[in-house]
Amino acid sequence: MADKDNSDDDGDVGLALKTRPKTKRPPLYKVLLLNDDYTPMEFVVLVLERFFGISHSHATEIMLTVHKKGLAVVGVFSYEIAETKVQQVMDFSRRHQHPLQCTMEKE
Ligand code: TYC
Repeated sequence: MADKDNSDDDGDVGLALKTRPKTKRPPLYKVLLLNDDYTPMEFVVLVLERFFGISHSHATEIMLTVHKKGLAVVGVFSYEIAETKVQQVMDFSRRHQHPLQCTMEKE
């Protein structure tokens, strides 16, 4: 007679277990670096190391991809983190008077 009232011990009722909980993951955003003709290559590598925690050799590869292809994704983040990275790169570049552009785009 442990189950005579058609309930178990998990604190909810049978019907609720049959509906899938709606746990939509938050959208992710790609952070993109754009090529230009003026920003020094070493500065772009420094940006990738400093703000994205990327190693010197990988940063050099990404920088060269941007240089050749025009742009590259440097990381994928939640909205707030992506927004912060873009701001940090833009602020740092402006302070050093480089025209480097960094943007974000929903994945
Ligand atoms: N094209 C730049 C140069 O030749 C280098 C560069 C690479 C600039 C990547 C921006 O996102 C960039 N000095």
